[in-house]
Amino acid sequence: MKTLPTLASALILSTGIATAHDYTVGDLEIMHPMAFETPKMAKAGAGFLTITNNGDTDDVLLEVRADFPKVEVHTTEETDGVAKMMHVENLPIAAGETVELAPGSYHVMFMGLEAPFEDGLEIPATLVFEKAGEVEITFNVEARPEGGESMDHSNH
Ligand SMILES: [Cu+2]
Repeated sequence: MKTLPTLASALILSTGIATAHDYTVGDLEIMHPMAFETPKMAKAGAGFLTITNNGDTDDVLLEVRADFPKVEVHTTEETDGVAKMMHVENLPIAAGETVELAPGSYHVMFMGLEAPFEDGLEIPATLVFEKAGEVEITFNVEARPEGGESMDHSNH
C-alpha cells in the first residue's frame, strides 16, 4: 500500500518547477500567483492567485500594478452560453474568507503585451489593498496543462 507523502516532504518535493509561493501582508495571505503561457500573438494574459483574509476586518483589492499598459481585475460572466469579461473596480476580500482568482472566474488581466508569456517567466506585480496596504508579488508563468481550458484573451 502506498502512503501519501507528509506535508513536509511534499513541500520539499515541490521545490523546482511550478513552486507554490506565498506572500503575507497584514492579515492577508496571498497564495501562488501564476499565469498561463499565452499564444504567440496574444495581446493579453490572465493572472490567477488565491487571497485569504485571516483577520476580523473586511478588506478590498483596489488595484493591481504591473509593467503593462493596462492591468485590471476581471470577472467572467456567462450569458446565454457566451463568456464575457467585466472589469471589477474593487474586489472585496471579506474577513475570514478566501477569494480565488481562477480560470472561468476572477482574474488579473495584463493588457497590451509586447511579447507572449512564456513558461518560466516571472511577472513582478504590486497588489494594493484598502486596509493591508501594498504587497509586491511575482506571478510565475506556467505551461498550459494538456487539454486544459482555453483562456485565450487575444481578442480582449
Ligand atoms: Cu479578462
